[in-house]
Amino acid sequence: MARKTFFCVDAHTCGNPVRVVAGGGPDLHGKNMSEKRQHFLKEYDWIRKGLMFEPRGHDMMSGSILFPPADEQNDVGVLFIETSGCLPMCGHGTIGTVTIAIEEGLVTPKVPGRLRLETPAGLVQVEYLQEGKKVQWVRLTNIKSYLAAENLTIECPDLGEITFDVAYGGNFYAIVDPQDNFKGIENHTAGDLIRWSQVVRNKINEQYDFVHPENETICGMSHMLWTGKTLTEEATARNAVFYGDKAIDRSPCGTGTSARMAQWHAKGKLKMGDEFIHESFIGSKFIGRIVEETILDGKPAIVPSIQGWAQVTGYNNIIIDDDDPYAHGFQV
Ligand code: PYC
Repeated sequence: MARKTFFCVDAHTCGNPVRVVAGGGPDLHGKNMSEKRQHFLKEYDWIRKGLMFEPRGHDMMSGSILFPPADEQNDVGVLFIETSGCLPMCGHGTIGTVTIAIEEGLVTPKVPGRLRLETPAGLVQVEYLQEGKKVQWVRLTNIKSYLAAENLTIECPDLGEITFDVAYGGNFYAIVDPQDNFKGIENHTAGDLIRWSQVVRNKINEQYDFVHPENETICGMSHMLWTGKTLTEEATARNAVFYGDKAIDRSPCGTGTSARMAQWHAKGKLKMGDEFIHESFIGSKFIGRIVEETILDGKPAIVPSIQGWAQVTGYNNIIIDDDDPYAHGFQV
């Protein structure tokens, strides 16, 4: 019998869960987090499944495992774990991870108020404001984000043919804006968006190929970002991001916000320094900004920053025991 205990700290970022594994994680080989992600997927994916899926997690569960940095000028290495797999980058996950790491003393920053994170998608630099024990906000400077394709079409159940763009912000997103056959997220339930996304994502991946120009392990369109009218006047835009098999992000989605800012920038709708307040399906908000205009593989790209907050919700010593028929989780 093998019984493993994982010491986790749970939080939510603007409503979406983040479970940080602070103790019990595996030793991973590799010279950077991208290589360590491959090692984890090959040998330790049972840990992700056990901690993310029912009965220990749920459809929206998401989190990270902390590692010593490969480069000593950085503060920590982060592996993102989620119901959908190990994401190259996760924005709400970063905001929650940093909040937990600082409030719980899991990482000692080299420079107070700043952290340099090694993620599978690349270096992510973070600023945060801590008052007393509490971290009030976290602002991350994300990896290069770009519009990968425009005006593609696909058949969607109930709706018929829909047009979409694909943008990268740490994951590849199919962005569906309001159009003749889709009137906007305010007209639909989360259930509809989930049902359509499940079918449409598969079809898109059968018909189109998306691979990061500098890292071929980052491939495939993993997330759908549906858009629509904002709930409040102060918001610039609103979205519903589908991930995993049944999840709609409760936060505005950091990598999705980055992808959407890259899309808007490429279409001339957003410029350097403009504030982009992104509202989630439940109305929580991230503040986005373009901090640099750049080039990726010959294409225009941006470096976006994303600011949000997280709240720690509890400590969780989670047991995965081989005797348990549901040790490695299940989905219904
Ligand atoms: O915030 O980047 C994000 C994210 C990805 C999936 C769910 N949230």
